[in-house]
Amino acid sequence: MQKPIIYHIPVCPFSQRIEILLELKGLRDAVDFHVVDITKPREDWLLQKSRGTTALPIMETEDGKILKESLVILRYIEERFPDPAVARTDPYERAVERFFITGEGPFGMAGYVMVMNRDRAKTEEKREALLARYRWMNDQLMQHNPDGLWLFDQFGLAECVYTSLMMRFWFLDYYEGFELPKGPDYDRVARWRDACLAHPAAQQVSFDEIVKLYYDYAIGAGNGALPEGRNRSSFVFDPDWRGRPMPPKDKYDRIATDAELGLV
Ligand code: GAZ
Repeated sequence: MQKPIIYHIPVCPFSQRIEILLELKGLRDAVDFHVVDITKPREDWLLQKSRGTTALPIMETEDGKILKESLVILRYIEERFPDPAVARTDPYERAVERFFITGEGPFGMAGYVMVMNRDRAKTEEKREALLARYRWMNDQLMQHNPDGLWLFDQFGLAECVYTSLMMRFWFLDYYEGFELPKGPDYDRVARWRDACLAHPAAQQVSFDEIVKLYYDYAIGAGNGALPEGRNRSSFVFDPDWRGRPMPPKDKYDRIATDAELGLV
């Protein structure tokens, strides 16, 4: 029987969320993953399936229906394969979980805006905006589970949603020297973040992979776009990221060449 298909960019945080959820449910093999190269124009057959939009992931069910948006796909998988439950089942807890998840958009945006910024005069303002999102998360973790690790009693849907973004933000550690400050505004979210990053179901990508592939974001070019003076995107699959050197950190001063990034 045909399996559902997820069309995705493997290193994309919106796709990793789904991989984490499937892993937690022991369903990694119940779905076929079809890799799309973000550095090439989107194929017509895929654009037909998505009715013209280019954002991935999208999911095609066994009977050919298309679903878009990672959070929608996560809910669909949770409801279709309810055992073991990853999302909360109690209505109040579900509401708390949903509210916490409403912060993922602004959190993701704050981190991406910060890594893409190349104006030193704006670095502090971007950093402060991201810290405000971390404080918002810290406050809710303190409210609902001050002494534990997770939002509730286990790695759940909220953790699936945020872990992939927090892993992408390794690029902030590397290119921006970002660290969470110590103290009561951040200690709880720092503990949560460490536990999320270390969870066995969330090991689809590594620090070096994120830092190498997202180099172009750090110099302000998102989504597979080509930076000035370069012929190859840092998101290409070939040469494989494992054989490439760690990129230079001086993103504010210059753009590294294809050769320096191991792309030729
Ligand atoms: N809301 C969608 C979802 O599924 O949750 C977002 C999907 C998405 O943006 N996918 C990207 C894509 O397919 C790949 S991952 N882009 C190609 C296209 O043609 O649209 C994240 C950001 C961001 C910029 C980039 C990314 C990212 O903010 O990693 O914020 C979280 C793209 C400026």
